[in-house]
Amino acid sequence: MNIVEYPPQHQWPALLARPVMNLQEIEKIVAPVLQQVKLSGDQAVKTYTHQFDKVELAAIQVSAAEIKEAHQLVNPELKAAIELARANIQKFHETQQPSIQKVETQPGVVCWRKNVAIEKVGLYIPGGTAPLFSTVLMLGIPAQLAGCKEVVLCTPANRSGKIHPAILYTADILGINKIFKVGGAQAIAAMAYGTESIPAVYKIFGPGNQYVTAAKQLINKEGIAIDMPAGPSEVAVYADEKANAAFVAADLLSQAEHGRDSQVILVSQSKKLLTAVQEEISRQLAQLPREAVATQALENSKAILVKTEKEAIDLLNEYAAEHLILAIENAEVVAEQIINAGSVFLGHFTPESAGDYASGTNHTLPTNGFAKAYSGVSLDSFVKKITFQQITLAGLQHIGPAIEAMAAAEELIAHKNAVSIRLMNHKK
Ligand code: HSO
Ligand code: ZN
Repeated sequence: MNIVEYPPQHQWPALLARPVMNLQEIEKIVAPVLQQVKLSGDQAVKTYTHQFDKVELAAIQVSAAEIKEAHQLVNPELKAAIELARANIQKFHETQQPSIQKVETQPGVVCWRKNVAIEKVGLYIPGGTAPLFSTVLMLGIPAQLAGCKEVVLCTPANRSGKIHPAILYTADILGINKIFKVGGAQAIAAMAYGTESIPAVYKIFGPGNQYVTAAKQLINKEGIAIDMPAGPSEVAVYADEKANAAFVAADLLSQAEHGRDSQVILVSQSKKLLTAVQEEISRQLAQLPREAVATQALENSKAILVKTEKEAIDLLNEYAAEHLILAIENAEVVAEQIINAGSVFLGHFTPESAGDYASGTNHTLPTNGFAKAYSGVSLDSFVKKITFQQITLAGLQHIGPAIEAMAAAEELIAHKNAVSIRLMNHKK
């Protein structure tokens, strides 16, 4: 990780640029997959699964016997850990349930808004080297709290046709029973269009590789909602001179081990700290099973020396990190000045891993600078907000003249009539 000293502000955008993803090239590969799944359903899903994942599936759907087996394979310690995480995530997301407030904007004019669950949602859980069963919790819990009627889960099987037992176990304890052994773009297509076995859904959630991301963006153009535009995972750490270099290095590495394209940024006013973190990284990196992945991610990463706290804050707001760790004495004060970030971690004992797994917040967050305008997944992501209104005659008498005047000024006379006809009808 290179140290960049006192970069002038006009250099920040180039310095903070994310590794580029050429989605257009990938879309060219993905578009025919979507088309084929739309045309031939399960058959296409099986063919692609054979072609890409090298597994011949007898049945696409996970059976009750496989779920039972998963319960036996997950050890009691892990079950207890999942239970602790589940309880905290549930507790935190429950608070996002709004109470309905009816507002009388004028006498006789009552308006209110209600959260209504998206009926059918699809969750994508990546397989591969890190089976992200924690993501099952992060998506399954708010889906359950929102009251989504149909929750479909797709995740790729390994070469022997199996899914990691922790994924199956976690899905099962959340009551998700439509689990399919399908990954990649074909999984996104199947949930978007529906096949003989996989139900079509209205919104698709979850992280994935570039093919999954491209597929989500393509089906989004066809009107199926997605959680958010996704990119490689990232963390920014702001550390002061008193920060513990070993802690900071561990945080940076925890994000770097996600993928070769992950990015980590370290910001400090202390050169001593930056150098100490660099040394710690080398020490800790050598002991990681995913050393090769993290090493490559660190090549996209930077340690930036800044002059003042204000400069650090401006730079962090410009970067808009998915995760931001404030390893500083006055974390609470600085946190107040953060306007762009997916999730913020305050103080020396709040590692990103806490939010990744068990503290309660959601780990599905906006990457790639999208934190400037997007929020992470929450209960809101699984509902639509429907507005309602009911007006009495007296209410319409109050606001009717204003509506008539505005409609007339917009030259929309039918709009005006819809009010006038009611008011006149009453006068007769
Ligand atoms: N840091 C990832 C989430 C995750 N980490 C899952 C471990 N498992 C993206 O926020
Ligand atoms: Zn993580």
